[in-house]
Amino acid sequence: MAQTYYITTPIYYVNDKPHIGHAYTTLACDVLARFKRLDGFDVTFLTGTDEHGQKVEKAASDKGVSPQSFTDEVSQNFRDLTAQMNFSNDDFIRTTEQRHKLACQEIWQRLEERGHIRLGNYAGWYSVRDEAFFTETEVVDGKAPTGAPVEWVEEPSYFFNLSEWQQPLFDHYEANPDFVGPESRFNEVKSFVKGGLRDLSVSRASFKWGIPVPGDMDHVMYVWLDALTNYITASGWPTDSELGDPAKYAKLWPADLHMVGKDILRFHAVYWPAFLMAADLPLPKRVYAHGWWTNEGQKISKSLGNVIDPNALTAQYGLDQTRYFLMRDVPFGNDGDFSAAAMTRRMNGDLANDLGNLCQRVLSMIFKNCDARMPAVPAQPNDMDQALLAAADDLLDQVRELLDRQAFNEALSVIWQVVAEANRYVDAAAPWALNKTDPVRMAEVLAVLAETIRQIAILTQPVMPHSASLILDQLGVDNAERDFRFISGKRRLASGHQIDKPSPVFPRYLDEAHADG
Ligand code: ME8
Repeated sequence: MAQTYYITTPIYYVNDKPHIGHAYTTLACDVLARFKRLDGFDVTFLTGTDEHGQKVEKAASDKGVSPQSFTDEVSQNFRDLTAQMNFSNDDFIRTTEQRHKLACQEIWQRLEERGHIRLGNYAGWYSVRDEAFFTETEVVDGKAPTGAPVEWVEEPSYFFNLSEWQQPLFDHYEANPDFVGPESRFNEVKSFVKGGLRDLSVSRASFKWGIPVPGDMDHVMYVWLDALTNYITASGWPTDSELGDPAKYAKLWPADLHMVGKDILRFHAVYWPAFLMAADLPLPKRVYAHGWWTNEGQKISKSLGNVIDPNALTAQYGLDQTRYFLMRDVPFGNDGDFSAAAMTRRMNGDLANDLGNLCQRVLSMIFKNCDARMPAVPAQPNDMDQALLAAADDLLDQVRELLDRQAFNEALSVIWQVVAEANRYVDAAAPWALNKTDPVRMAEVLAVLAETIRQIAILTQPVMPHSASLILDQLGVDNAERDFRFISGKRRLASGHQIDKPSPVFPRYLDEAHADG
């Protein structure tokens, strides 16, 4: 039976339209989901929307509509984004769905039955923008450490005994050194926990837009307890409820990876595992916190009016080009800056010049000089051929290892080293010159190149699904032979078939201001 892989994005607040940051996180998950599918895994990829809480309630009332109709509308924008970005999610969860309400109430009951929840009073600061509580010492000049405004809240509240989970959390971190990535962020999590944990308010009594606390209609659950539970809801839990699915749960839980932005790591690496331990449920295997995008050096914010709309970006540069840029330009985990110049450089350099020209030159020569028939990879390749084929054959192991630690940009970088090697090989072997002097050798050279391009195209499918499939179509690779069982020297490109006249897959971006790429 295939190994399973369950990967999740954060569920996004529906207070606003999706922007590039949301698209980025989901894209990273999409690339991993596609990679794992090609690598033979049975993948479940979840995304969705976080629809309760004060922030969403306020956004709805500002628009003068009910929270339900507001969330219906904005959630649909996020669902549309998945299609627009060619995301391959298997499920899309909304926290207003019945399956999720049942899961939240079950988790609450388990926490309560085990004595981890008590009724008390909360008096302290709350930031609606962050949907988070802050202590007196954290609030400086009336602002949370995130810069968000805070308000003073005093109300009856249920508390989760987070303070008692410090040692169990620490033990878990010690026993699972890959629990959080990147390592620097894991260290921040550990020092936060080391600093001591305070019990956490897990209900609100001053508004209604949330999941009711079982047995106490005056309270709704704190939106983060509600939101985090989505990951286990979508796995078919609770298995004995009318909407549960025991087989699915057995297959999916615990999740393999929760991908998040660095802003919400604490919720995923501290609160969520504490809730799960307290509810006697298994913990996710890994949480990865990526960095933050800025726009031309500035923080992205609605008030600055510089929010990047993913649709505008893909309309301007192309979908696969945008996907490639986001995964390639910035070491995953670090913060990144979007700039038109960097985007144009990648598009014209890596894509149009390096990979695009390679494909176009090789396929055109096969079309013109080999009678449009795919030549055969030599049975006895010479040293030069062998070096290039070996470099291509080695890629899968390297890329797999890099993606298992979410090093997307390094994975693309090792693939592009082989693109560069193939370009050097073309120049050195000069097949255009061989056409007259040694057509047999010319055909061998072109076949070695076509085989290298085939492997590169198969490996870039997760990042650029459409463009990679165009290249594979042009090479005449059967649809059923595009997964990782067919690379790394296990198979070679078939020969003898007719190919069509190739057309360029990666256009250059012509922009006067940035045409130097
Ligand atoms: O926090 N750069 O939802 P949210 C990179 N509902 N990533 C960014 C980004 C940027 N400038 N801006 C946003 C929530 N993101 C909660 C999550 S999960 C149980 C509940 C991405 O709509 C990044 O992944 O505010 C960040 O963590 C997420 O959007 C926050 O989305």
